[in-house]
Amino acid sequence: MKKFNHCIVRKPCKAVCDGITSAPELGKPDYELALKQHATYIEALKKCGVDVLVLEADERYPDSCFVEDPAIVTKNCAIITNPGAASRNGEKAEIVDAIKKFYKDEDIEHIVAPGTLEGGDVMMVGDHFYVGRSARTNEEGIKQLTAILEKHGMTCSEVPLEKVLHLKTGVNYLENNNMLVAGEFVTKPDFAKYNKVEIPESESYAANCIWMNGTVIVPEGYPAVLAAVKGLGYDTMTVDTSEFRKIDGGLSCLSLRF
Ligand code: CIR
Repeated sequence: MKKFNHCIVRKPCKAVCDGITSAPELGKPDYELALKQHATYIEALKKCGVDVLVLEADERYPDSCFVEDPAIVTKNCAIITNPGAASRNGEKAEIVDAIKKFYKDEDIEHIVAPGTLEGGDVMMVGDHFYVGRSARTNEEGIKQLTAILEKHGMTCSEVPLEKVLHLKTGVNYLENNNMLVAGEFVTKPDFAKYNKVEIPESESYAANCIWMNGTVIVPEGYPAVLAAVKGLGYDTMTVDTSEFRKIDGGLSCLSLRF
């Protein structure tokens, strides 16, 4: 049975208020509330039986609390990505030391220019990884990721995105063959073989849930998704992520889980 033992997170910085957003109409994140929500998130992860390495806030990078994007962590290797958003690219150098605490040097790989790739575009299903071709992750980045995963005994397939920021913005795997799908992912043939749980448009943000050792963490305030996840038989926890949502961040973006 799959088990996560570790998580890495980074505290939001004050500049989180200036994170990249596709939804400025939601307003800017409230820093104090973001900190509280982040602390609650860490407690929820710990309750699921993992240790959590908390990295210090980094004011140089407004989006740096979204540690899922500069690295990919697998059972066989870790991959430092090359984020496609210019204001986030420097985050890749700042995550390396944390990754080195858990992986041997020979098991740490890198995506390099002209390849770009962000971890939010990468979804793990056992030894297979789906990677979204998005505005942040290009063809060359996917080619490099595929070669790295194959070298370490895993496989990869590409999913073109048309509408959302990252692959995991709209599709997330909950283990046991269960897949949450929203929007453009509902009809993608790539996911036909899974037990797909279709998320209504009004709750599409909550397609980004995380499976944590048998418990599924669901963002607070999405009753249809919570009921659907409970209906699958999972224990659930909810965490309010309202401040991160304002800058397109969800539950998965806030941690590396391995
Ligand atoms: C960004 O646009 O990069 C951040 N404001 C949000 C990143 C969300 N990360 C993720 O979905 N993995």
